[in-house]
Amino acid sequence: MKSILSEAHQVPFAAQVEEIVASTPVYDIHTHLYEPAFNELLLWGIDELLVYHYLVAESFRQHNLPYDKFWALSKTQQADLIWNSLFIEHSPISEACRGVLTTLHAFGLDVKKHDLPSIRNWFANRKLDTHITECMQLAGVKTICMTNSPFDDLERPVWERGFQRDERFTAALRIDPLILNWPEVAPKLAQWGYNVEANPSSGKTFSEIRRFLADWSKRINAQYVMVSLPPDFQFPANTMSASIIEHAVLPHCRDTGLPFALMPGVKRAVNPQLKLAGDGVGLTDLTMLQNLCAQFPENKFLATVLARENQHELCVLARKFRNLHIFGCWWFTNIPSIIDEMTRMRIELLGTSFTPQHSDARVLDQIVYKWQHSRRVIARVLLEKYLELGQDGWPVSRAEVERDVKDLFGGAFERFCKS
Ligand code: FIX
Ligand code: ZN
Repeated sequence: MKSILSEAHQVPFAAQVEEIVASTPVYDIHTHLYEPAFNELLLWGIDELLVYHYLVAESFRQHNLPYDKFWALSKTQQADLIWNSLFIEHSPISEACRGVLTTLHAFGLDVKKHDLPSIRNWFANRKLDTHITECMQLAGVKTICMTNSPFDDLERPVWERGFQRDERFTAALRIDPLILNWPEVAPKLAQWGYNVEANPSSGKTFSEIRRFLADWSKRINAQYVMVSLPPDFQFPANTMSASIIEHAVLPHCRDTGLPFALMPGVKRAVNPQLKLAGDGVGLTDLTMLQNLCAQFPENKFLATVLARENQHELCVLARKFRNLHIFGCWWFTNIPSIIDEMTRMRIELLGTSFTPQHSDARVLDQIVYKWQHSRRVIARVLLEKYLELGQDGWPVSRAEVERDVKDLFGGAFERFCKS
């Protein structure tokens, strides 16, 4: 293809797109990070980076320690084992390994000496508050959305006690147990003062669940309500899960204007011996999402899907339903080759009306690599698309690139939430 832009023109334009994508502040709309008031729930530092569950899973492919022996090790010992088996005995070329190195390199650490003790030493001298600021600066993240579960026994008391909110962090109400495990949740809700029945015989239970959702949405100032779902999840269905969604979650979301975020496709505990690292992926029948979007036009839905094979169908659904906003390359899809493919497909089908990425960081420092890696891929795809527009006689200005990137990095998401 012959370009209408001269070479002299293309180089600065390419550099401009890269620079804009690299420097536009992003709203990281789904993470597992916590604001500092949650103390030790906010994970950070080299050992946390090394024992990230993505690396735990990979390490079991390279060492031969039995599961129980691995879990009996201290965190430092686990980190040592992972460092040796994934970084020293083999080249750290997987995305999760490379991410650790991108992060350390961004902090200015000299990783070529492979000297874990000196890296530990560097982290030992860090103050948390400056570390948060520096991670956010290096990642270009302006706001971090947490994942907040009233069912988490470590997290709940912090919210109940109350604290001064940190304005860099927003909250999202996570309700997997409520939707997926009513028999276990019903007695808890009853204990917390909600008048619910294990087998609802009237609408009372659903109105009490709504009251619970309203109390928690208000308490945490939730930006959305979120659930992850197994691949075989169906809606509508004659199940308690579907009834809770229809009679409690969706009415609550309509009352408050909050989007309901669905993350289908996760098979929990495919290998329980791996603990948090043991979840897998399955193909979802997205008819359930189509039904939700069609039957509840007054509700807003956010969605990201775990299976690569579901991504095209999800884009087509978003073309059909303006009450659906798709986001992120979730978990096993958060690798450069699939981010490239998904971002390209989404741009080609949806323009800029989606959110290409979230970090899903569990360790603060990870935002650095997750965003640096994703920005590189997003810049490459965008540049290609802009150059094609140029070839069609529609040159794109710097201001237009800035507008588009702002939309992709949180603007479109925030507009959708407010709509
Ligand atoms: O359900 C989720 O929000 C997932 O992102 C996590 O449970 C998962 O463990 C993860 O960390 C993926 O990146
Ligand atoms: Zn997550």
